[in-house]
Amino acid sequence: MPPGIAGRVLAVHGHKFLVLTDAGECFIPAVPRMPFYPVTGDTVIIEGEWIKGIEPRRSVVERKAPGSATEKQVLAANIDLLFIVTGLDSDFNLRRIERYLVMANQSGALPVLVLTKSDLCEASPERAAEVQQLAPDSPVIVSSSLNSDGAETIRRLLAPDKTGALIGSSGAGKSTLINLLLRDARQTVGDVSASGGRGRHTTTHRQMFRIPESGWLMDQPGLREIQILADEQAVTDAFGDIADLAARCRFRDCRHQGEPGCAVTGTVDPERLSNFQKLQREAARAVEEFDIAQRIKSKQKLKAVHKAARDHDWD
Ligand SMILES: Nc1nc2c(ncn2[C@@H]2O[C@H](COP(=O)(O)OP(=O)(O)O)[C@@H](O)[C@H]2O)c(=O)[nH]1
Ligand SMILES: [Mg+2]
Ligand SMILES: [Zn+2]
Repeated sequence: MPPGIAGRVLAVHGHKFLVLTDAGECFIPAVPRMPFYPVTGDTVIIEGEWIKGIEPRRSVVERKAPGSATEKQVLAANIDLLFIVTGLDSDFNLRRIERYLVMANQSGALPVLVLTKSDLCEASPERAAEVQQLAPDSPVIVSSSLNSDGAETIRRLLAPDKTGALIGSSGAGKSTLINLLLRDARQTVGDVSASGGRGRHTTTHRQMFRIPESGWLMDQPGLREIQILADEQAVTDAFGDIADLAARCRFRDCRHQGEPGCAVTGTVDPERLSNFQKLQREAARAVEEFDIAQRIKSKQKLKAVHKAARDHDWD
């Protein structure tokens, strides 16, 4: 039997997959009854007219399927950089960013924080500093559709051949970023309705775009619900400050709920602490209900990305 040819899944349309091979792009189905089906970002093996297999994934971005206690939804595979996109308008929410950071930690992709719509916010530097505190090793990119500075940082981070995915609420400005990067208006951008700065759902597919002089970037519809599928370690890793302080609590099993000698309560922002505890409970439940694999995460790599985002060398 001839060995198959490899291709990258650029988009999923029902039961057909848009795959890029050396021969170009084509829509192709997967053989029935695969153990699981490809997602955007997967490298697949094609034999004849069919996708026959999926290469092992180096990262998996997934969440609990909305409205289901037992199903997972894989959002993307083989993502190097997960761009957590938040608008500097009414979308701005530190607790949601913390949740996305847990998702990134679990995925094996490195998180990058993108704050959009800086033209609508007088306090962008202060907001950026707050977000930087949540993820000291991750780049924080401030962007606006009125100029392409933020988008250019993304272009450099993905060069020459990395894969990124944008993730965030509907209306956060993800498709606008893609258009800035494509120097073209390929992705439809939503109108913001009067109600609370929310955009309409205009991006209906997960799709990867080849970014000029850069790598690949996946756009996707906004997520309404982000129930994490992560273990407790992924949560602890996303809250490094709490983990460091907890080492100084009097009791080793301190739950930071008013125990004497607690080094966390009173030091950490109470909303952050309560979100940490909520995410820990969610992770404990997820570990019971799902088969969760611990993935590799490299702080070293994250620091390198951070540095690359800061060192502006435009020549
Ligand atoms: N003022 C301003 N509006 C923006 C910016 N980025 C996006 N928008 C608007 O926000 C709305 C939603 O943008 P869109 O890119 O579709 O968001 P998506 O749902 O995350 O893809 C659109 O009306 C955009 O024009 C920005 O930087 N500044
Ligand atoms: Mg969109
Ligand atoms: Zn404690």
